[in-house]
Amino acid sequence: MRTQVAIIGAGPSGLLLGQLLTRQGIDNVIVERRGGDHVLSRIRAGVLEQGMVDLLDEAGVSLRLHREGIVHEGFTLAFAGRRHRIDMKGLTGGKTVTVYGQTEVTRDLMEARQVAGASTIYNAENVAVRDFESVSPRVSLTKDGMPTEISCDFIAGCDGFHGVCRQSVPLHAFQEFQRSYPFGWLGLLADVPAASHELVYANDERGFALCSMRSTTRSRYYIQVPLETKIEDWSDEQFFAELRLRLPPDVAANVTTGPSLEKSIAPLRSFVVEPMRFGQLFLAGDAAHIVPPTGAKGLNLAASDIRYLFDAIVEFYLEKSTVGLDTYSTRALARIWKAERFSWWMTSVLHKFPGNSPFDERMQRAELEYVEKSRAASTVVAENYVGLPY
Ligand code: RFL
Ligand code: PHB
Repeated sequence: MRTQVAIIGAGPSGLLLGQLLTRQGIDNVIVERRGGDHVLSRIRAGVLEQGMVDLLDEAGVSLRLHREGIVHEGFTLAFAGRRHRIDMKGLTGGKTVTVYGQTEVTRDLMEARQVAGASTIYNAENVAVRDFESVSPRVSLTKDGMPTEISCDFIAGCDGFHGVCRQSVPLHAFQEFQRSYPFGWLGLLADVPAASHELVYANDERGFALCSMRSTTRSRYYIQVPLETKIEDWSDEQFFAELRLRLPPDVAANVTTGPSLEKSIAPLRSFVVEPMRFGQLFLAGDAAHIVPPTGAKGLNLAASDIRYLFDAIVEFYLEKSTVGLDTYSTRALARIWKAERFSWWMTSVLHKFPGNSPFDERMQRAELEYVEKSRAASTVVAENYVGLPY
């Protein structure tokens, strides 16, 4: 089999790149280790920056997003018994974010790919990327027991943090930067109305809590838990009871309980690999970087990588220029590091860190009180949350 761009991974990064390329008439094949249903069952992000919405518009997959997505103009930081609303719209000259689930973005992209008749190989086994330091890279895999090979011009490594692409690069060719946090998030999804019409990020003595949503009738809640926590340790009732204890009383009183549709635990991690290009292999999305979810940046960073990579590939085929490809890694990383900083900062000021000294706790409080009292500091939070320019 031969294609122009072989894309590894059918998460949001891979599907979005595939859709944009297909619309430009650039041939591509997506290779995914899991089945389509499994990809759709992963409950993850919910907050889209305007830049990502614009890219989904360009990809022609935003009809349902504009119909069902909820535009948010602000969110609340709760701490020390007080609340501070970040007026995103007011502080950024009119910018907002859209609440629309990653699952729905993925579903829209999958449907568009099917309509376009573009090729996706699901349930691919033994996926390997080969010869990417040469001009004729190849992807090999096994499908239904049959070995297959795809030759291509470029490989896009969109296969997430645990994918095969980054792991195929010789160790001397890259540097990794990372931090692990000593806690995780326990998330619960339920068909109940949201406790608050805007997101609430709460720093509480008992630990962090977040009220988010997917629609007016579907809520997504998170609580900080110790790393060793098991899902079975938490019944839905225990989850809601703990959530209420960590939220401001009026928000807590508004929490409607209901059976969970999904419950999962995610560890929190910051991670970046440099560079993001190895010959004809380009990493994008979680394959190249992870942020703790506190800043709602992971999916949005995947979208900005795809913006840069797509433009570079189009430039190569249409204008015979390699400038975009040559600068991809530097351009993407400049934006990634700023989102890493914001996600690290949000995580640092909002969670209860085991082992923190009384001094550390006062610093955390001072950070939040500074944001509360200073318009400049609130503007910094707002402009990062809505997304820095591409
Ligand atoms: P994905 O989604 O992990 O997709 C990678 C795909 O590659 C496949 N794969 C392979 N395929 C072929 N061969 C192999 N060897 C392969 N190995 C892996 C996998 O099966 C998978 O289908 O990466 P992608 O596309 O880069 O997308 C990244 C986003 O999923 C991620 O950044 C966000 O979900 C992060 N995130 C959030 N981001 C936001 O922007 N806003 C949020 O509000 C937000 N909330 C979150 C989040 C992530 C969370 N978790 C669970 C980590 C909340 C949570 C709880
Ligand atoms: C979510 O709705 O899943 C969500 C929202 C905001 C975050 C993280 C996750 O910061």
